[in-house]
Amino acid sequence: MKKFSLILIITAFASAFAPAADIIGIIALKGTPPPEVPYAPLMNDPTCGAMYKTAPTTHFYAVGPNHELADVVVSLKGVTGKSTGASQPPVTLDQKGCLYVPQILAIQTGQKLVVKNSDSCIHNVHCVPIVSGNPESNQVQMPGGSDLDYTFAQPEMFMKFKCDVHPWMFAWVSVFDSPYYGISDKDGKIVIRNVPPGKYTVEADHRKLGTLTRDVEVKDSDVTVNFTFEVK
Ligand SMILES: [Cu+2]
Repeated sequence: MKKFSLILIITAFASAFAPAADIIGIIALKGTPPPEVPYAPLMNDPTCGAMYKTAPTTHFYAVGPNHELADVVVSLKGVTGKSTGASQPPVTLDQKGCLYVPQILAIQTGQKLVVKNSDSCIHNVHCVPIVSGNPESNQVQMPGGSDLDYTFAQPEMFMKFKCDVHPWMFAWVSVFDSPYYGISDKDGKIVIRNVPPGKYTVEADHRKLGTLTRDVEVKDSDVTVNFTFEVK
């Protein structure tokens, strides 16, 4: 028993000091994106419409004042079989104001996704994976109802969650078989943490603008990788 504990401590110590570095960067958007579309049908729904003075809009292109682009999913292409999802805290997808919040999110295989209903109306959470091994499911969630839990076994980009009561509601959940991914924030910043040394292709995916890739080599210090998407 003592020997076993010692091995555990040595292993933990060694992994804490194993070389690893972060991949960091900024995502930018060149060009003017098409205007966002108001959710007009939302305003016609008595419960949902009462929560807004003017219709909320899509936010496909979350662009900041200096062209920084949020909601881009970055990951290490082709890195699989490295999931730590089962030991990670759950990720929450809320239904609030008759919208999914956030609309772009990412989890690991085996990591729990918790769907909440913060609204005073019924939602119907319908997840529609396209990768075999990730089950479709369709569940009613009452106001104040229990959270719904999901886990997925297979990697999948932009898995669709929709609401069968409110046809404008969508969320896009990307599932990775490794911890090496991130989503650009409102400042366009990306971070992929603790990447072991090696040569990788970093992939940046935007729901409307497609995919960009860039090769990097990670050694023992942080590596900067910037991406610029372009509106064609
Ligand atoms: Cu709904």
